[in-house]
Amino acid sequence: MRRDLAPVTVDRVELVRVRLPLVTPFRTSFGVQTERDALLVLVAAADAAGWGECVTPATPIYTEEYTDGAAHVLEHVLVPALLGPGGRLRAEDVALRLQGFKGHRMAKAALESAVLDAQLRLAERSLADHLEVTRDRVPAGVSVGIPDGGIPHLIDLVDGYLAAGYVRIKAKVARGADVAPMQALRSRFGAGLHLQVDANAGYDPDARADVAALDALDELGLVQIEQPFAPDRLRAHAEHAARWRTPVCLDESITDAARAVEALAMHACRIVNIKPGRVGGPLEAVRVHDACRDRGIPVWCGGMLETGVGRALNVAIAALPGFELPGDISASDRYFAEDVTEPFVLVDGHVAVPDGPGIGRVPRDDVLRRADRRRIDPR
Ligand code: OSB
Ligand code: MG
Repeated sequence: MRRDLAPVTVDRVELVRVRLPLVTPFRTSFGVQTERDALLVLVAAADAAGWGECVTPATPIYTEEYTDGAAHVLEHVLVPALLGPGGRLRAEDVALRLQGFKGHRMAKAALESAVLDAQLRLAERSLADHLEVTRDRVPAGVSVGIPDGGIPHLIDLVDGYLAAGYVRIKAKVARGADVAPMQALRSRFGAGLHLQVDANAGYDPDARADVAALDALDELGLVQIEQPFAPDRLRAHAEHAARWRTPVCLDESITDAARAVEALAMHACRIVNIKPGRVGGPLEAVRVHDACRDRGIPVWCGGMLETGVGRALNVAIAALPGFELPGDISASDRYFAEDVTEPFVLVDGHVAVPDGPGIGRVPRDDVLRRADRRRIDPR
């Protein structure tokens, strides 16, 4: 990244759990979610403190990671390994020191984000400045779950989001809830609606009915179809992508910059969804961005129903120049009645990039008072 930052001297790490009800239940091909059990990481240094969010869902539905598992590996493996050698830490050291431990990218990402935030606060520099972003606001898209009330409910939801100013609609699709609802959105809102779908790996490339549904979606002028097949089926994505007009975007498949380069070389996708948590941290997220930009591939920033802590990181990253498409970056009130930080708000279809030190947001004191906090000291 762009300019060197001084390391911080980390004394302890705290895991902070807060439960937030979602304003709208979020149904995807893997089930319904009604609250977010957020796991925040506080890195307390002698000279500064920093926050990160572990974006794991409560159960291993999206990838193998889940919140209780992440909290466990953080407390018993990752944080002790990070605090063990003592001394001063930079964000770059986190992945290096933890590279012997496989996977757990979202847990590692939370730690790396928190260390980076602490370093930036010490330097009194914003993440946006540090990344040398090219925008002070990012266009806001919205990810719409599969509504319980069927097509009429979906139309109402989309109508509301468009009225609020969202510039792009991403609809979750699943077997049996795909072609008809998307046709209904097209007939209600017209060909001008920026509409894309996310299948969350719910389709089987070898099943005829699944491929027929995806082929029918391909007729609807969608901006992209996200992750139709399982994460490891890069070849299957490439084969079907070659037949479809609609660009394929990969989310779950892209676990780091090297995988992104492989997927692009195979023509498995034409668009990449970047989530700092999924790729192991903000530093790798920037490397995925840079690799895609070098190859002329547009990227956008995905979301994991983050609180304001994770959202602050996403918004800054999404202000990098390769983020040419609106992401799943919505205002706080699309998710929660009350966010854990000062809320992100929608202004003219955009969310402002924080310009305060670090990620530019911290959890509010009243939230911290009611949170479940677990302190991990160096051994
Ligand atoms: O696939 O993008 C996804 C939420 C949880 C897990 C996976 C995904 C999502 C979303 C949410 O689509 C998008 C958002 O945070 O607004
Ligand atoms: Mg997705």
